[in-house]
Amino acid sequence: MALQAAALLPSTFSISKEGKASATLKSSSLFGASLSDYTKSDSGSSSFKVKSQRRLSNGVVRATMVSSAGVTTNSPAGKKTLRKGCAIVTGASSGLGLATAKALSETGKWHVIMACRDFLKAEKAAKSVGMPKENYTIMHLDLASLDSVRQFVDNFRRSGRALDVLVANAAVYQPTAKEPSFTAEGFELSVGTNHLGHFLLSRLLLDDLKQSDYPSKRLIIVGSITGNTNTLAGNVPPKANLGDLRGMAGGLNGINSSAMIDGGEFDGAKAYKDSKVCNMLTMQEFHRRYHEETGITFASLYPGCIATTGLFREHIPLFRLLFPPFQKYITKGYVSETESGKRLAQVVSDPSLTKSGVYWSWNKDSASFENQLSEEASDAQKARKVWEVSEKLVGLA
Ligand code: NDP
Ligand code: PMR
Repeated sequence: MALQAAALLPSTFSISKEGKASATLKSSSLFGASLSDYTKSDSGSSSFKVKSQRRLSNGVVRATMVSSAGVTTNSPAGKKTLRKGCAIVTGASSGLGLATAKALSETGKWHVIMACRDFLKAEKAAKSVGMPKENYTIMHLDLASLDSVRQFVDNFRRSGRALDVLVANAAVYQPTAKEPSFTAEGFELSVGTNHLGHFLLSRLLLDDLKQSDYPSKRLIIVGSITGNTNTLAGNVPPKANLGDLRGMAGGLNGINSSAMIDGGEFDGAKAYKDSKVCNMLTMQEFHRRYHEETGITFASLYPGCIATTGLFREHIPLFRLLFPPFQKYITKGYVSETESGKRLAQVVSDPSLTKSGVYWSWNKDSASFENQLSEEASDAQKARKVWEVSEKLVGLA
């Protein structure tokens, strides 16, 4: 058995006297991948990492191997190829997240971790869009529970996979709610899920991203036009406004503080837009704090108006009926789920989109460009304050 396991190991692996398996990569293969290699990657990388070992009752050590240790490997033809990238996509069970997971998985160059709160829904969704099953794994994540976020990070680490890209995509929108609802820790649900859950997740997984040897590692936080008051869409009431963050500093619990970041009356549509401002500010604060030191690309985006997604599930039926044609024929801001997925997949993997600190948008010809954020969504002081208050709320400070 031990011999069989050893025979499967490539020559870069050794099993030491203590029976501890150690995987080392030759430095040439670590740094040998240029960004042009990146575009001609394959799915059949032959590099493996010994993830864990188990001493069987007969004393034999069985090693469990997972693909993904090295960035490049030499194919028989002597051509350099790239291992599959590993991207976590939150909220990949529908809409933009699902379309992105599909777009990435179909390339054969990515393994997508679909981080979802409803396992069965995610499995059905992946199957329904025909995702190749060897290119995705579903892992449970409920962003409305910080315990679940921590558990997810533990589970991901146990999987032994390297993390190359994290996409913070999941969101809830409660435009018709009269009263706030709350996460497990008692934060207003939209900001708690869309911002605080992702904030903790991103902070915890930053270490994993740092350790990745992939040529371009990225942390992407989905933003939106409706959080940007420098646009027509961002001026539709209620407008995003974080104010002086007094409600957030008070814990967003609606008991001894307001459920709204600015301390005002609860408004579900505003809470969502505020959460998107937090998402865009957080991306920039990550960029300021960590880009230079880690080389990680931090980015946000507005993928276009994907008027058919589940995001509007709590809106009134008339809105759901009229919103897609309104966006298609009047504002012309409409994009299909498929197109939006291609856009986000571009931000994940396109070698030309490595600039950090950028908020991407697309023009009518579907060409990407660096967009301007509103004054509030690019306010560095506010970004720092959101960061510091969020750290306290999620228990990191
Ligand atoms: P969807 O409702 O289709 O997708 C949202 C996803 O988030 C779903 O998979 C949902 O899971 C998941 N989710 C919600 N709550 C949680 C939670 N507590 N834990 C884990 N996952 C959760 O909406 P979209 O695809 O439209 O939204 C995706 C992103 O795109 C959001 O960040 C949104 O702000 C952004 N966006 C959307 C635009 C649009 O026009 N639709 C425009 C601009 C930005 P489940 O399937 O279980 O409900
Ligand atoms: Mg908007 C160019 C104009 C434009 C664009 C691109 C959007 C995107 N919207 C635009 C204009 C308008 N919207 C106008 C003029 C109105 C008033 C009639 C309008 C209304 C409106 C409503 C009621 N729009 C909405 C809503 C929502 O409930 C959606 C929302 O705010 O969700 C948070 C929404 C959106 N409009 C958009 C986009 C992308 C959304 C939804 C999603 C999001 O930002 O995540």
